[in-house]
Amino acid sequence: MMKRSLETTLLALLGLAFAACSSPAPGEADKDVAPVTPDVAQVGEDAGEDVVQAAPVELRVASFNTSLFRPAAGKLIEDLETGTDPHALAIARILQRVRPDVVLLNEFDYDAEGVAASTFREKFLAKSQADGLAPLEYPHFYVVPSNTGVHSGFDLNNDGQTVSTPGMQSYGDDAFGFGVFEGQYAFVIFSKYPIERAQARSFQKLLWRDMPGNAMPEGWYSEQEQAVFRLSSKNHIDLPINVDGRMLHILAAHPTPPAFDGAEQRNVRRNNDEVRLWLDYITPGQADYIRDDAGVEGGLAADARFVIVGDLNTDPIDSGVMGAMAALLASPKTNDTLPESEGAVEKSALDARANLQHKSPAKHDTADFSDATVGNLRVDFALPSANVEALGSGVFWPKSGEPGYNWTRASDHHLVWVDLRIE
Ligand SMILES: [Ca+2]
Ligand SMILES: [Ca+2]
Ligand SMILES: [Ca+2]
Ligand SMILES: [Ca+2]
Repeated sequence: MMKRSLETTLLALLGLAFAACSSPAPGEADKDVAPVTPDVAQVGEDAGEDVVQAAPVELRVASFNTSLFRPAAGKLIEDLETGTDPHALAIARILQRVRPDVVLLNEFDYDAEGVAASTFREKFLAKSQADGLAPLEYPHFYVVPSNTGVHSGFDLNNDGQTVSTPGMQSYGDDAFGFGVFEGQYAFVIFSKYPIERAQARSFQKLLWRDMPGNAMPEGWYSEQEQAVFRLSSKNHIDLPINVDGRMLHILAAHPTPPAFDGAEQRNVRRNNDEVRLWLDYITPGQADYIRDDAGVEGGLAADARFVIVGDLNTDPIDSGVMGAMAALLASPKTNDTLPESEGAVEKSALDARANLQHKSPAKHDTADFSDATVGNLRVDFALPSANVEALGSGVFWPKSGEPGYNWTRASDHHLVWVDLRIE
């Protein structure tokens, strides 16, 4: 009996693995995926219910570059309203599997009314998207305005023309952040806990030149351009979450890719300083120059709890040549839990090429990039402050054939989470 039952189980598992491997399109496989395993989910699920104000709370905070951007304004809403978009389905399945309590979704096109976010919530997250996956309820979300596709009025890429008509690559190149329409590649935060909207601070308009010792390239931006050029390629936002009476600051951003540069390396330099902005923000004595969009100056309170979330577009070891990312991880204010996955190890070996030159262990990779020159990198972070207890962390990157593997083809990035206990 025992043996037979084991064989049946094995056959069922093999069937699952086969189904996961054989389906070509993201979101169409894994309908019979196994229920969540305790090591990947459910932590914090019961926290917050029936607890008194002073009881510790466990919660999961995650960062996920979903690649849910579209080539034109309004297209993401159109796709989400179908309720069946395969890309959005795959993203929803990953979220329903990992079940973060607070999650940043990068590359999610912005609209001021939050129609895309609420549609994704109602039509995808609030419905079970595969057997064994429970619906996911987020009573709160916050859509973040972005510098992507905001016309600067200047020829920022110095190609001799100032392009003011949205829709073209050349328009994106002259915008404050690359985007062919306003809000492309923006981000949104979903939360099970209330968001203290009145206390949110954003740094969308902070000028790059106002950062002391900035790395702005010499001779690239004119005086007039420097007078308007914003540091944040999308936005940097400090969003306080009220975790049963205790504040947790979600510091969310998505610095520019350190690529598409000439010899001046303007994006490499901007990426570094966008990461450095958070380091300065959390470091007492380094934040005096920081002014938020409401005109309030200064950084985060020294005793504040925070989690830095985002696709920061730089690997502390294998791409962060200018050092801000490594400095942020090494800061006594942060606690680098070194999230890892087995899928990243498998994929790095399979991709080889540039990955063979990497010094950082492949298990920490979070993004699967082209392997001719870049390779797979650790660029996505859910980095908590050192004054919060971290219970665990990980990257949702299953090995080929494992449940959920096919969903992860929906984005070149993988979800990173950290589990926290807040006293
Ligand atoms: Ca120029
Ligand atoms: Ca131009
Ligand atoms: Ca790769
Ligand atoms: Ca790597």
